[in-house]
Amino acid sequence: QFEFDSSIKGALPADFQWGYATAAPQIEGAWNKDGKGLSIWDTFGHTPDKVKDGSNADDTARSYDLYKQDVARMKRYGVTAYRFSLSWSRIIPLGGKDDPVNEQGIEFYSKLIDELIANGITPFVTLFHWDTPQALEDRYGGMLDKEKYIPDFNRYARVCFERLGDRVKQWITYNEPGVYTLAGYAAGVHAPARSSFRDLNEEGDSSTEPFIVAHTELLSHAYAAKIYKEEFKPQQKGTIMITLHGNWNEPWDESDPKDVEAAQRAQEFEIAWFADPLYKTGDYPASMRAQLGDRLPRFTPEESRLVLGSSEAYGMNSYTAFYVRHRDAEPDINDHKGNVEVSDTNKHGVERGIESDTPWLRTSPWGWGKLLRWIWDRYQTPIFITENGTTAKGEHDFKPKGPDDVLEDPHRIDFYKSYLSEVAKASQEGVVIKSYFGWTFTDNWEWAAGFTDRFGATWVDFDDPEKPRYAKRSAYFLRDFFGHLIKGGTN
Ligand code: PNW
Repeated sequence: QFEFDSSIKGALPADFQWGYATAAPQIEGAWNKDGKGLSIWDTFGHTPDKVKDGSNADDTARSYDLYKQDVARMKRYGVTAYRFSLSWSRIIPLGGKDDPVNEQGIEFYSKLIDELIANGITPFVTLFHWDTPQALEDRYGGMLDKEKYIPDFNRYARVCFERLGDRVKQWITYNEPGVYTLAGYAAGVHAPARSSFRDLNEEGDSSTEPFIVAHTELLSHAYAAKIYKEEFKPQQKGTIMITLHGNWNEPWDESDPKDVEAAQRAQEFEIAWFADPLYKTGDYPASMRAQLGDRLPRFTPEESRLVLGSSEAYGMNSYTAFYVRHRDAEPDINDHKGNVEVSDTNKHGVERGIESDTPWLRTSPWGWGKLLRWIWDRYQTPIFITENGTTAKGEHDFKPKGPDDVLEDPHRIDFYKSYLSEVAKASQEGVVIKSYFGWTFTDNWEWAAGFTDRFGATWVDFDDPEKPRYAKRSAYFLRDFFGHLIKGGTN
């Protein structure tokens, strides 16, 4: 049995939704089954030397085949909601507005949604979690060409609303547009692997492309939201939003105004880049325009009006916090962080948090509470926490003793306990928070890290072709903790 802090009992409203989040390319497998077309992540995984352990997205956790047992397991974990993404190239294999719909793709998602609802689990559905159809990348460079891309995305979104919107009431257009564009077009470590400053023979121009792609993401999100609100929402009565990623940036020296300003600027480059156009001004933050000038695209007045207010809530993904220091030099042409220096310790030598099994990710709940308030103060929009979680060292060595064996994961329990306590306290103070999704349901294919990063509440034996699953202790911790935190709960 777990022990809980009585001061946060019932801190979350009775209609609070919680569960786990996943993404199609990371869990489905069945990369070429039943008519699915290729995505840029299939290509990435099949290109030598891109993925840390040489793995690819062919099979991953095989949730395409195992979805029924997965839903049954979620029910045992006590979730009320499940966030997953649709694979565009499973639904429209060639991606484009005049390309045929793959009925077997629709059928799969339709069955998954029915299974969830039959088990009392609310589906939260993401249209785009980074897996651009390869055909669109080949035809016109994907999101680099907004004129060609937007009609294709509009049509894809419309097919999803039409065919699944009778049962799906919570839509998310994009997952983390910022991570997609920075990892794919700046660092070049994610598909489509374009970068002009890393010596990996990638093509691209990292001084402009990340901002062009972000602009396309914002506009195509806004058009899809308009389509939903005008053509579907009146009958289907759902909600549409976007999910943004952002860590907390704390001044390295809190008594130095330059560091305080640098931390705020880092926060704007990371979050306000998307959130100011969407929720505040219809335009990019002044700090970005000042540094980037004409390398940052411009919205027409009409586009500003379209983007502002397009997302009906704030989808929030966040994992960790950093210390940030003023940088006393001209910004680099390939800088995307607001000309700051990032570090793991502050001026006093205080560490940002305990290490996980993932280099960038440490347990830093102290920053999470600040981030929740920063978002709430600046945007005054209800927050759906759509991802948060951690890896833990040592999980590769687990040798299950039988099908009911449970992996002990105290590091993850401490992570969830401390972050959720911040959620509860912020909620008690009036920050409106509507959901929490742990990342992630099962161990999965962690993009360029392959199978080396295990974020799951469920351990998967990737060496076994059947991909058997085993619970981690944290799955039961979360179930019991939400029974404590949610008003009227059982603990
Ligand atoms: C998110 N960072 O990505 C994604 O939405 C998931 O698909 C992914 O598996 C998960 O977080 C864990 O990585 C991120 O460097 C990738 O700060 C990198 C960062 C943040 C989020």
